[in-house]
Amino acid sequence: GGMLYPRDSESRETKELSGMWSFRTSGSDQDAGFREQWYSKPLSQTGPVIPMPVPASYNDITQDAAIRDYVGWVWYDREFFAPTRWRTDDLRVVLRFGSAHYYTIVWVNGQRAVSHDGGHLPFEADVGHLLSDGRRGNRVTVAINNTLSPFTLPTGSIEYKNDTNMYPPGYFVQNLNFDFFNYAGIHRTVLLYTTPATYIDDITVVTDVRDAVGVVRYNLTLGGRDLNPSATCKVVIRDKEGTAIAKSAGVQGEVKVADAILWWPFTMHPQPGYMYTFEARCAAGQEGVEDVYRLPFGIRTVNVTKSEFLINGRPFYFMGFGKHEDANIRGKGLDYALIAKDFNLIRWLGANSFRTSHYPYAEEIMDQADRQGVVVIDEVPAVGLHKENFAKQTLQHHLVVIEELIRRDKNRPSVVMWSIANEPSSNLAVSNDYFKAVAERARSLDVSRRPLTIALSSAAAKDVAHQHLDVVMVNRYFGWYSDPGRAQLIGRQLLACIEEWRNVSGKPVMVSEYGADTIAGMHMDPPYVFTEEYQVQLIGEYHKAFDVLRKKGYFVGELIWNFADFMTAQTITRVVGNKKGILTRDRQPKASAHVIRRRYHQLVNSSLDD
Ligand code: E9O
Repeated sequence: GGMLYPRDSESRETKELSGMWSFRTSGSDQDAGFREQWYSKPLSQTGPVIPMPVPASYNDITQDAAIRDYVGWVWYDREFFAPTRWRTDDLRVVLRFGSAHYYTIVWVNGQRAVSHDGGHLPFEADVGHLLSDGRRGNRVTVAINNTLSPFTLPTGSIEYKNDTNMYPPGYFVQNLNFDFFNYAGIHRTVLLYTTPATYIDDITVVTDVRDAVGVVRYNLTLGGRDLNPSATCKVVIRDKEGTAIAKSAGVQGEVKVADAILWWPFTMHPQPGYMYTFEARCAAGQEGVEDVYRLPFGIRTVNVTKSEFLINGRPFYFMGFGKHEDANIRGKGLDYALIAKDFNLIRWLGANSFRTSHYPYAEEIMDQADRQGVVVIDEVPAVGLHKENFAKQTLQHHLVVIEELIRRDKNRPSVVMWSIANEPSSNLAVSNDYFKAVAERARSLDVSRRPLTIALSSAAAKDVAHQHLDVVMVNRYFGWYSDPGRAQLIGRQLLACIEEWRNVSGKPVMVSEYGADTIAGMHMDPPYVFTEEYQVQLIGEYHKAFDVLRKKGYFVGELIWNFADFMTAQTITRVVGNKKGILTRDRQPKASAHVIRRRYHQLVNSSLDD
């Protein structure tokens, strides 16, 4: 299916299942829930359950370390009613999860409905035939396993500890090939929605601009039973005020929008993030029932030359950060208050862009990027790819994830580039075929042909991945992971490194990570690692080097690591999380935030001048 975001319309209805669900882990008996068929009865009849909010990660909700650190199957359930009017053959009822981490199986009234592999993208199933008739109501049961292996994305591994002097029998640890906490649970909205039995399954909109005329090419796919081969579809393009400004008919076509208002990043235009509505009406079934779907979209172009990143034909310089979906208590759970706060901070900082490090973010976040004119580098969860991960099985999953991501985000104007991995061991020869395959798949799936990139951390001379990309992103930690406390070396090291990447690749280059762990409120002068003074000093050295690189004409952006402090696994290299944020985890500025803010605002003003 097309996985269009569920939207109400005159032919569609949505019903959210957010709220308190029942929850339990499997304890130490991973198979128990399957052996005893916990999905066949209310979870509360299988043993003790606790209330668990949906959406949210389950890890930080309780006072129980066994739940915070749980590895394996956890179970959720809740009851719901479906309106009687939904009990008709003319309607399709779909159950949709915005995401659940990592591997998920869903039952409705004890019948298996859907399963999904991967923690960051939506999945859904038709459930109309599973719903009870009448007053008994319905039950949805969800089993989720957060175990990460060499073949999951992100990658990890389970390590059994066999030394019985040290560990009890059967003891194992979940190793992670990345530092952020492996939050798990039902992370995004769960909802039911209806469509007519024959419905609009997917819409693809690709835009171009020729002499101030917006050219909107579209393709509609229809789904459902009794599909009428001579189905009629009507398309209306509406402006922000809702006025119809262009029309078309048919399941595919091209519409011209005269004097198009282009979608611009908010740092480039006084009226940023302009969104049109693509309104599609299809009467595709034998009964002639009309399905209506309204897709927001923007008109803009993206192009990469040998040295430039162009949005609507104008050079774009990325100023922003890598982020995480991460916050106190809720973990990676969707939170509208947090989304609004983060976008207010993005604008306060003057950042024009962010990278969805290291996985696709919630659709509700992407909606704000579209509407507020914030540029997004959209990343798949391929973090931690090393030798053992360049296996067929990982690649197969990587290709599926790329497909799911592009299917979900292909119509978003904010998304200007796909990042197909983070810090892979792309110095290894085996990674060549791997990334060739992933890049080819991405290019064949994205009709609008957005550029591809990877956040690279290998040495330029040995890298085999960049040849498959359009833009080179580089993560570098001079003055932190190497030569800690020696900020005076950063300029020399960064310039040499970036020039080498340019020479080797011949492509636009940007820095996708740089930074230093900083404990808010810790001060020392002269600057010392972990103090606010050192973070300010370090980023100042990077900024001087960036300004030199900008004059060379191929350097296209700077993304600091990270927007905010975030939770990690427990290790001796992290003091209650990764502290490279310019904001604390509760979104208050460190001294560095003010430096970034001044810089980003100045860069925008100086580029508007020339
Ligand atoms: C990935 C990101 O998720 N890049 C890491 C960030 C970090 O703060 C992490 O949060 O650690 C940095 C990559 C570290 C490279 C280490 C190189 C060591 C060379 C001596």
